[in-house]
Amino acid sequence: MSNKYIFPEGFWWGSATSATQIEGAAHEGGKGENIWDHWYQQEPDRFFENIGPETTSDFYHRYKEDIQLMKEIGHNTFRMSISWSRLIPGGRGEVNQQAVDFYNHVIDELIANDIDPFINLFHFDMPLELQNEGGWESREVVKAYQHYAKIAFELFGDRVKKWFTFNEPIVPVEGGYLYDFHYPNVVDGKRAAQVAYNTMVAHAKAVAAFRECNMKDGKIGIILNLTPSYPRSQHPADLKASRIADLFFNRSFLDPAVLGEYPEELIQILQEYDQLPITENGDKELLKAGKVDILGVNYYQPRRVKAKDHLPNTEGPFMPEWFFDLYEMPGRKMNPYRGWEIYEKGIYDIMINLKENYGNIESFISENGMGVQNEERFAENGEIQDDYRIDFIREHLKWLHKAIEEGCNAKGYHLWTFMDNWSWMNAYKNRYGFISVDLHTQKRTLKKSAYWIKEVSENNGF
Ligand code: BGP
Repeated sequence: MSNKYIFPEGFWWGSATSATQIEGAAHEGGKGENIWDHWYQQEPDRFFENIGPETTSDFYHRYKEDIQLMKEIGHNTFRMSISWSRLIPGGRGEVNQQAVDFYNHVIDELIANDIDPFINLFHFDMPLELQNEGGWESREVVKAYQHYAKIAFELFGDRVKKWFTFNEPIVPVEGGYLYDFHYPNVVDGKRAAQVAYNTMVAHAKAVAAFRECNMKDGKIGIILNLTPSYPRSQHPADLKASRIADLFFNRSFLDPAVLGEYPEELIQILQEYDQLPITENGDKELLKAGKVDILGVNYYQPRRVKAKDHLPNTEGPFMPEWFFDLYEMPGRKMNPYRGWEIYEKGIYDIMINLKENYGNIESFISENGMGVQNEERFAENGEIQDDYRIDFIREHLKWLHKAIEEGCNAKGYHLWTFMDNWSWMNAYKNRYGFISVDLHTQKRTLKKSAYWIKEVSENNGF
């Protein structure tokens, strides 16, 4: 690799956030309840240090100050999400004017500061009333989502040019229907498959609504967390295990989103184990037409896969893990503060895969980041000396740069995340921001990495 890393002109430098994780004001401004508000009230003990989503980083009140900080550290783009239950408190029906005003102010403020807003419509935050109707298991909820998407395009599409239907749509499937870390805490493979499928139908319906709006210069995409799957060896059993993990965790959303259809091998496995979701006439055509213009890639860590030592125990609910085991690769590099493997080349492998197998779709890194517990320990004179984060970003950027040099269509890099924020069940456990936030006073302080990214963005590289 070269020792100078200059990115293509107009490269997107920025960071990603989500409504529930930064806005706070959970019971203010006419917002309705979503599943996080509800679950936290039901079971506060399941949240790290019993901290819920009421206040988070208080972006709802402090967005002006925050946007100034974005500008100060060189952002030219910023990803946020709209809270569905803020915009339409019941999930369907009346639009909340206070929410319209809020999002208008944020969007206008971003644009006035030369920061292009990227807007995502759904980041894990189902309105409670719709969850009570079955959430993504219900086709009526899918319809409500399409309506919500259309309203958002109409309200903000004159200024917002990059739209995303979902962030990491597999996570609510895993958390809510397989592994019990999201509401409604169901463990049921077949229902999980239905939720995954209906989410893609909802995606395709939102794409259809977007196309109808005929938005000049507008693009619609989806944001997927891709975890490249690496087999332990070239032994056929390991290769197969790795291929199946890839089918479940990457291609289950990547293929329909970019190619407009599900991988045949995935359908066969689900069929064999009687896990296929219920479909409706016309779905195939709808999914075909729902191909995205742009793909956001969230990349945190790889998946190290080996064949199972024993035949799967197929009693109990269907699980992807029936078909493979994970293992800890000897000598792997770890983020010691979060417990995730760091494998920078993964970002390159993802991009090459998109180039070779997915038509070199326009893409960008929509999340990548390093979570750190008790990050205060790295503070000097109040400023967090996060050299580990600088290294982390720099090494990933080198591989992204190499991919671009080899013709990959990657347009930008967004860190997860702008400022320390509330992370679902993990609440404030792992800090990820360029900017630290004091939980009690809400004071924002730039970390060392914020000064570093400012320089990188200004030089369009390093
Ligand atoms: C991503 C999500 C983010 C964020 C991040 C950090 O998968 O899109 O919403 O929460 O993970 O997660 P954690 O705090 O569990 O380390």
